[in-house]
Amino acid sequence: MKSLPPGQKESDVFPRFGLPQYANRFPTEVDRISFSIGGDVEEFEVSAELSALPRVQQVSDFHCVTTWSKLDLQWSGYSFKDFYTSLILPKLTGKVTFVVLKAQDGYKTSLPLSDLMQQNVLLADQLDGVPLTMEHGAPIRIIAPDHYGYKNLKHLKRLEFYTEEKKVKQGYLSFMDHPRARVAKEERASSGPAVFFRWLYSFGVKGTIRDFEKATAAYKNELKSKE
Ligand SMILES: Nc1nc2c(c(=O)[nH]1)N[C@H]1C(S)=C(S)[C@@H](COP(=O)(O)O)O[C@H]1N2
Ligand SMILES: [Mo]
Repeated sequence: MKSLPPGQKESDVFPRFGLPQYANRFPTEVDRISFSIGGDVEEFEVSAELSALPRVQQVSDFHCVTTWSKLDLQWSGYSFKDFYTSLILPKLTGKVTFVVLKAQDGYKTSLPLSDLMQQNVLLADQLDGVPLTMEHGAPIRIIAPDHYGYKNLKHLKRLEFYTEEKKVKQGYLSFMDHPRARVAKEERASSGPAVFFRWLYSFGVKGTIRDFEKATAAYKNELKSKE
């Protein structure tokens, strides 16, 4: 059997998940891939350019900070490193160190550029051989398997590249956001013992899954009624 990172438990299901306040927030465009670039780089839009990059497949495990892990997910998409090297680097004047990630549902997070440049970080547009569903981040999301789920931003809308670290006002309390959130080092939160957060977060999992399921069902009914 595969060994899990510290404090994680294997989950049989891969639920739509996040902070409870995001359960009722949905992406506005799930079919067409298009996101903007900004920050200390001249503004531009990425869409068709992406499909000129080599498609990569990856099997990786997904670790939510609330202690559930889904193993062996089959992603497909583009390597972040290829994307950055081909589409961003040629436009830069300064040295980028910090990236802010923004989503269509209002969710935001950030990572050092060096973490995103790891070989296993993807801009993923497929899971299990089919386009991403709304539940898992359509039309395109970040997959960074070495970082907790909260850095794996869904419904990508905008990437901002900065030469210096920025404060990002996130949907969660600031102590809940570790600047790197590496799973192997159990960087669950920016302060306080990781074992405390294992314990605290694990209580909320079932209820959060239920909230997201309910919200997803309502969203789908709404879409159907508009057909
Ligand atoms: N846009 C967006 N991305 C997000 C979230 C969110 O609410 N909105 N939640 C994060 C959290 S906490 C987790 S664990 C994963 C869950 O991914 P999944 O819904 O595909 O299981 O998405 C992350 N990315
Ligand atoms: Mo999470």
